[in-house]
Amino acid sequence: MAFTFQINDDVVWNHDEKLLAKAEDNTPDLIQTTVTPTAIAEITADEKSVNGFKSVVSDKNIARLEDYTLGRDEKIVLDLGDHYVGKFSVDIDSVGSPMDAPLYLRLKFAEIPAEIPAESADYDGWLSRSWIQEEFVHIDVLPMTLEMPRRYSCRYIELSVIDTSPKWKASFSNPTFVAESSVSMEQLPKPAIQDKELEAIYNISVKTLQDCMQTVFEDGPKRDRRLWIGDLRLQALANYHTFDDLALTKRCLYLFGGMTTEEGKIPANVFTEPKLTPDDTFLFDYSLFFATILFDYVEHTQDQEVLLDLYPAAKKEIDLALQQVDEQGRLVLTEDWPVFIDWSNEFDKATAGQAVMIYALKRFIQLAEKMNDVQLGDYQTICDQLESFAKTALYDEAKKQFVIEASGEVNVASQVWMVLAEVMDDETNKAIMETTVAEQFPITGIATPYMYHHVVEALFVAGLSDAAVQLMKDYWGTMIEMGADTFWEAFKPEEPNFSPYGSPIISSYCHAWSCTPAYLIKKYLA
Ligand code: RAM
Repeated sequence: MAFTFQINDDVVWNHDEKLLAKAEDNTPDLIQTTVTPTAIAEITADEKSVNGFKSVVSDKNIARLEDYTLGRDEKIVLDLGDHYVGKFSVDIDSVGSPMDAPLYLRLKFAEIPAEIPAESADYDGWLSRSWIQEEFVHIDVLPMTLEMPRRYSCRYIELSVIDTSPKWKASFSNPTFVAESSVSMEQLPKPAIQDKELEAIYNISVKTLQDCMQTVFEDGPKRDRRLWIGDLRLQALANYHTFDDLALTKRCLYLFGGMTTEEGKIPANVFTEPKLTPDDTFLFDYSLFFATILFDYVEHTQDQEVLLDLYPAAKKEIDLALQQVDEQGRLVLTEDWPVFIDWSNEFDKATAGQAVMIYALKRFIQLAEKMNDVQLGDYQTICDQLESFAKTALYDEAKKQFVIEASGEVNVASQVWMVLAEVMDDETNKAIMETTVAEQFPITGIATPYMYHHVVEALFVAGLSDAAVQLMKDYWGTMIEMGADTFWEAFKPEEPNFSPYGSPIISSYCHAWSCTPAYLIKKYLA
């Protein structure tokens, strides 16, 4: 069961205006910071760097930018010194004879060096090429200040003159980037992390989170620039341990709670412009996470009002999901409501899906207790059935591993989610993860920091802290070695150029679900 575009245009949506008004009340004012480039960059081939290119500081001096005039086919790359999200402007003048033709300019905004030399025309992946951060501009009269109207997510900005005329050249000065986020690094408590590698991983994690915190928790400020519930769950956890911006988390919870299908399904993502709109995309595990995000929020804040407002949506969603559990306690997944788990399609996700159901239901039951729900006992009964099915039909005692019922397949995701769902006792969980480390590490076939996060957390839950720390260092540390300023959407160590979209140029290199070391370090190691 793979995840591709879903078109479900026959869905009937409920818009709960009371809940949506609360979402809007919690919209943050963005904090703006003016950033100027720190250097002119040369992008050079380097096989050890992400997608084969790195940036080195040029001999050209950024303070003399206006002297490096550009004519036909000449270009220059500005380096902001770090990754930012915001808007760009630059002053442009003509130098030489009178301006006898328009300036034709291409601007490219890149999160990683490899995006600069990549030819957009070569892209033929399945996501829209409109995501490539590239603009073509004609300017008839100079001098002028070019103020780009769109928001970009980048560290590098290439100014590439397609043409001037033989009589004059373009001169650029005063490049300015106004960065935006709902939070500031100044509100971040500085944790004392002794281990230098972990400290570097922590710092890049919080930078990743900060750049994704806009008027919603975006998944990636380059792409998809929207609120996905799977990403939200992890961002909210990282946020509680770092910036602790509760209004933004509350806003996002109300957005999902306020836009559900008639039967109670929670969409996988929502749009907020031009008006609040749910996407007609549904992922089984993502829908379930509404209840777990609410649980985490209530645990963290004890906010009764939010619980009272959003419990009905969580309950309706859980009830709908439970309709897919058969009388033996087996979760039966369907094509129209697939589980996501990871971008990889190389492994069977059925057992992991069963575990996510148990994980979410256990948290929902704790909310039901707080609400004195009369159906509490029914939820407990079905949870027991789901667990008992997992223990008897999905667990192989001899192998100390969970399997796929139909094929006997053993994969990492099944172990990890069953451990996170705490289906077995502590001792068995430890044995499961020890076996996983012994037999399945180094991991292959997993494509996202999202899934690696869950592997690390399962190791901590199973009491294998050393292995958890090692995996964090191996995985997120390797991204740093390959040049990460912020952590990426997809990374498969055994296939570093992998992209779920057919080309790495469309991938996001500042992606929310990769920010979780900040949470893992603070929760399990502080
Ligand atoms: C992509 C985004 C997003 C993720 C979904 C499933 O579109 O990367 O972060 O949640 O897939």
